[in-house]
Amino acid sequence: MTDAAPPSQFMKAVQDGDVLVVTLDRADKRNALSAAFIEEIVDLFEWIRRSDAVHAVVVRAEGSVFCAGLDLIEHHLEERSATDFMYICRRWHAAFDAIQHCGKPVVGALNGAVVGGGLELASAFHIRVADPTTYFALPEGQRGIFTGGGATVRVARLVGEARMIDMMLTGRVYSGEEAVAVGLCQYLTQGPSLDKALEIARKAAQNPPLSNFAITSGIAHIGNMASGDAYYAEAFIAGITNTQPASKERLAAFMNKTAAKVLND
Ligand code: 1HE
Repeated sequence: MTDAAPPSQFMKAVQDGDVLVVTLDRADKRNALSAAFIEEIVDLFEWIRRSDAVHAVVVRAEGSVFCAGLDLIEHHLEERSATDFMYICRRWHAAFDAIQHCGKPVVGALNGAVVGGGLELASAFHIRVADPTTYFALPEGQRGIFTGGGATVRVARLVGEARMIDMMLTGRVYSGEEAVAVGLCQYLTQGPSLDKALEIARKAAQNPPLSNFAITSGIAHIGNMASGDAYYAEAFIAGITNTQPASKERLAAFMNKTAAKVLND
């Protein structure tokens, strides 16, 4: 499918070779996620899933803050009922599932605050790259609210339950090497995170699409299974992925000594 990305008020999407660079574009509100913004994420990542041109995605943000989370002012003014907000949360789940399971590697080029729902968004990416300004927090406790965009699953998996509870109860902020050490991000750059994120995305884009689909979706699904089912699912995915034509070509190249070796250089 080669049609254009869906129109968006809150994001820009620009193709750069195999990589689609998505920019969160609501800097005046620190990229806070309104209900309409969330719907645009669903639409864009459903499109990315179907696009033949997009082999990897980088998500970056306009302005000094990657994402300030839930649009607190919209939430306050809407005076939502519990049922209304449950529905909002289900749309957040749909949006971040659409990211995680779009089948293409999604790399976050982070900067500034990645907080609350902003961290829920970032935790749906497959790889997170932080710069020296980046910091992570879950201020929900201080705001008198609770996570609703998948953090109880994704952030807890990244950092562990005890650390997440501490972040939510105390508002603890992580940045720099400590954020890498606890698993909130995998890379920390000296300069802009975008350069590193692009380098990673371009590299991942060279893998066969089926391998990238299996890696970005399979591991998370398998993590939800009992071990017997997990081994079965792993074998099933490997059965399909490891016998695809693209893997045969790459294995033949290895046998013919034309493929790159795995070296520590
Ligand atoms: C917002 C939001 C927002 C900024 N909703 N409008 N998230 C939070 O608790 C984080 C709330 N935000 C902040 O703590 C700060 O704004 C920041 C540290 C992120 C950035 O500070 P700063 O000094 O750069 O910006 P600012 O002056 O605070 O805000 C600039 C504008 O963005 C201002 O609007 P303006 O019209 O007065 O100019 C702010 O109101 C607006 N803004 N953040 C709405 N979050 C599914 S459940 C998820 C639960 C959560 O996400 S809880 C965490 C919520």
